[in-house]
Amino acid sequence: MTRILLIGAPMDAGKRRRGCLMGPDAYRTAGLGDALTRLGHEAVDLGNVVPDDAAVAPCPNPAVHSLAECVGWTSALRRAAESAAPDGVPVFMGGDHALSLGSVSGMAAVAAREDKPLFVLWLDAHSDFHTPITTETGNLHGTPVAYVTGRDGFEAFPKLAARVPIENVGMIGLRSVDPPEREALEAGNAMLVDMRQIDEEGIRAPLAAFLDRVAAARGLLHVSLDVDFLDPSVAPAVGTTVPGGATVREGHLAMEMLSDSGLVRSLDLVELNPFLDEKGRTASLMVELTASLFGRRVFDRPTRSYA
Ligand code: 6HN
Ligand code: MN
Ligand code: MN
Ligand code: MN
Repeated sequence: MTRILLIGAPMDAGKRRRGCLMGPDAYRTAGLGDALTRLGHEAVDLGNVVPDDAAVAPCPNPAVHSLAECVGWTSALRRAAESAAPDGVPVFMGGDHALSLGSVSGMAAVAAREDKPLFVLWLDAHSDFHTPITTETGNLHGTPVAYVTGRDGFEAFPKLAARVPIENVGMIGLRSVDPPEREALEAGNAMLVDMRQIDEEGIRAPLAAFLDRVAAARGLLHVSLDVDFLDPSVAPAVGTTVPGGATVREGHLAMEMLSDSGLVRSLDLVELNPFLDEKGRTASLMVELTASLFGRRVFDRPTRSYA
């Protein structure tokens, strides 16, 4: 039994298209808490986080959208992560992906306090490795991995308590990486798994290798699941659809492996835009995937180790 803390993060400031603010209530309506309770867990809904008021200097990149709001969400969500994590597994119900500026920086502080390395698994079509300086769209949901790994350009944001080393980041599902992101990623050593690699080798091999590394380092693992990791034909409720994404089974296999690993310490569910959904099917699929991550199985089988 795990104590799971559901934290609503109705953040909509990380991009211009509106609707992700309805995400937390869509997860509640789709029965996320009940699905986890049926698996024998204790699921506690902590309600929604309220962003801090923040004042910021003008950003050198005039394209940047809602900087002050994003900074206010970051400090509030970071506190929420730090206060929840000692008490259970926080699940951040987004909200757009800019919420990870706060959830992941908070978990990095938690890991530092426990004197353990934090690893981050980014399941996404996108690498979200822009800085406020390199972003062309100005949408800060495209920046959280750059912030938590300590790239320059985030002076307006809270100073990191601890940086996530880029080699502790694994990205799976990539199929839309902008040129400045690609250049910066190629200078580092994150695990980068694009859809071609998944087509050729499946999702199991690279994920197993990543989980082995987390286990060997006795690390904490934060998982950030962007709806657009999945193919838009099965998960249409997202503003940044990119064709050629993960199938339903690839999604479940990843979640089942994460469950078997026993390494997941915190989770983001991001970018669900219920305004774009079809009869709740994307919200329901995200609930099913979360249930797999927390132990739902068709049949029990000897637990396979990925360590
Ligand atoms: N997401 N690279 C694009 C941009 O606007 O910078 C897309 C970002 C998508 C953000 O996946 O959360
Ligand atoms: Mn994303
Ligand atoms: Mn994405
Ligand atoms: Mn871009």
